[in-house]
Amino acid sequence: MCKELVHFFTHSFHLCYLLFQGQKFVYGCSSYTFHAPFSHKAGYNWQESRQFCKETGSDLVSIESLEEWDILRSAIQNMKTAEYFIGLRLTNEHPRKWRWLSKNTPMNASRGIHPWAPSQPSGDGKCAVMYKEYNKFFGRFNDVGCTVILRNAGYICERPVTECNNIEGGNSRGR
Ligand SMILES: [Ca+2]
Repeated sequence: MCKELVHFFTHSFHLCYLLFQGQKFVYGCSSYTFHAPFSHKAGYNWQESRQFCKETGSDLVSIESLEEWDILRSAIQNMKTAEYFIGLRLTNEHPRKWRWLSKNTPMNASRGIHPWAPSQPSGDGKCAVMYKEYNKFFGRFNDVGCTVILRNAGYICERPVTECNNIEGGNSRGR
């Protein structure tokens, strides 16, 4: 069963390989689950969110390609949550680097350059969130404290799936 997705950004996606099941979809070799903020609690922090992902055999999402970023930021435009904790953190090596959790892949964008939000990273934390929208920029990142509770933040978990969907035009995910 195929579902049409609006051509929100530069890429046109054939949604036959995106199997939406509520707040979850499978793309390439990964399954992504989108969690909204707690309504009955003050909120989550990055560390707690990561722990919640791990309890389900996943981890916070690692967004290692432009294609993956495009598809995730498109997907969250259909959801209510304003921002999500993602699996990007600043390491202690010298010089420090922003790296994804899954394979320690570095994320080398300069301050304010996509996927960072304008003026980010501002240096106020070693963990990251992805905004749904920020001043008309979609899916941009912000550095935040790893133990700071963000009332409006949900989180995105990613786990590998055994049966990868072949993507038209090739799978550049390389997982
Ligand atoms: Ca910041």
